[in-house]
Amino acid sequence: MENLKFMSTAETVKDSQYFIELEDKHGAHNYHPLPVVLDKGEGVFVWDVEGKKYYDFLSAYSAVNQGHSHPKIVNALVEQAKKLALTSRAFYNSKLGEYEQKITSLFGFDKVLPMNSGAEAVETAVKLARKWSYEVKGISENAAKIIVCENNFHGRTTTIVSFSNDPDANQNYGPFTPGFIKIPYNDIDALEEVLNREAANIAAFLVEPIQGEAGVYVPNEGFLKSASELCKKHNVLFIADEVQTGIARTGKLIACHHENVQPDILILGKALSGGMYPVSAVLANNEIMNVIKPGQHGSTFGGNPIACAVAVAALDVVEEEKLSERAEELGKLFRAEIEKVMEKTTLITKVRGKGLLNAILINDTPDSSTAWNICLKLKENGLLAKPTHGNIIRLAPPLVITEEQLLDCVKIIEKTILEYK
Ligand code: IF1
Repeated sequence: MENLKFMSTAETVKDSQYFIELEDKHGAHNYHPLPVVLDKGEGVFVWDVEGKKYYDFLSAYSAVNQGHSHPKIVNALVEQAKKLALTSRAFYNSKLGEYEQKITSLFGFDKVLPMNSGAEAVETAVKLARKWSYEVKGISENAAKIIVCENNFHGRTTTIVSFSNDPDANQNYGPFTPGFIKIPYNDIDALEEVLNREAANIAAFLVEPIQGEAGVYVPNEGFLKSASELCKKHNVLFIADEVQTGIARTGKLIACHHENVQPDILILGKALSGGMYPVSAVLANNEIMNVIKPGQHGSTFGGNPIACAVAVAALDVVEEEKLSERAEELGKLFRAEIEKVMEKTTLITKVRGKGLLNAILINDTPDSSTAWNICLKLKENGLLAKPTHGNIIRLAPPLVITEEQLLDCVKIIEKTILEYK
């Protein structure tokens, strides 16, 4: 590790400060990262450029559910990169079909439409739902609306930020895409009211089964089930954005399975590739997916051979290593252990979540820097996490974490919280 610092001929010390200053000078300031410069990852651990080792409790916002640099996924990436990386969809490729077969049978849909980022997949779902509503449901031209929830996070494209109510996400990015109705999250009456009023012109209800960005906000038990039944009754598509909650994160393959809900359109991203490559997907049955015909939607990279090989390996790992079951069990243990810590402090007011997607609420105002400062102390003590919405800290380790490691992390969190002044 030592010699890493002295690689440059100009005798520049390539420490964290060096890399932070480079990003600061040459990169757009669209993020405010925790001051740690990561250089290596393996399983639940990451190392900074000084060689300090940390538990990763962000998992790249739940993209690295399978753990950093999982050998099986790395191997799939490397072998496929050596053989064939990209063909575009102008030609067939020898990886796409088997990937499509695997993902559709695993999640129980007729068809998949492959994309790259989460936001692109959400865009795809919006287009698909609108097109279905005109061509199958029979809504008149340009009249279709989609119901979304307050405090949603679905990505950063112009259409998606059009229905965000976070000023950071949409201020001065207008004019916006019309056609969205916002209702409070977790409010089945509000949904029913809108559907009773104007279901004839509504294409879909788009929802996160747990709101991630809003601070790991878990809806009441039964909300998803009731919402999906109401949608069915009114011939409105139920679209689940499982970009963050999917792929075993919450203790089931998708969070909708906690309530035995099969969405009409399922959106996946992030951990679909184990964080190895940008891979996202939109799944639906023929009646819906078949409205998109050649030339009507796509992407140069969507469904490329590397993406397919990587996603097949990433899904294999979820099954082989029973990641859903692990997340379910370890999540219960984690929340129980944090509740024990809460008996010794007033600094944490709540722990909530499902599976290994959890958050602690810090006893201070959302505009205080307490949660940020606690994250800096957690970092010093060897655990990386990031605040969301000011006073909430999201805690989401890779699902390959062992019970022993998880208990070690609880000790780090306890020590940090009890020492905090
Ligand atoms: C960032 C949050 C997490 C998502 C859901 C679609 C997307 C996301 C439910 C878009 C992305 C992100 C992006 C990341 C921060 C992160 C996030 F804090 F903003 F909410 F994960 F919790 N649907 N989530 O959560 O996917 O286009 O990014 O691939 O840096 O903005 P993408």
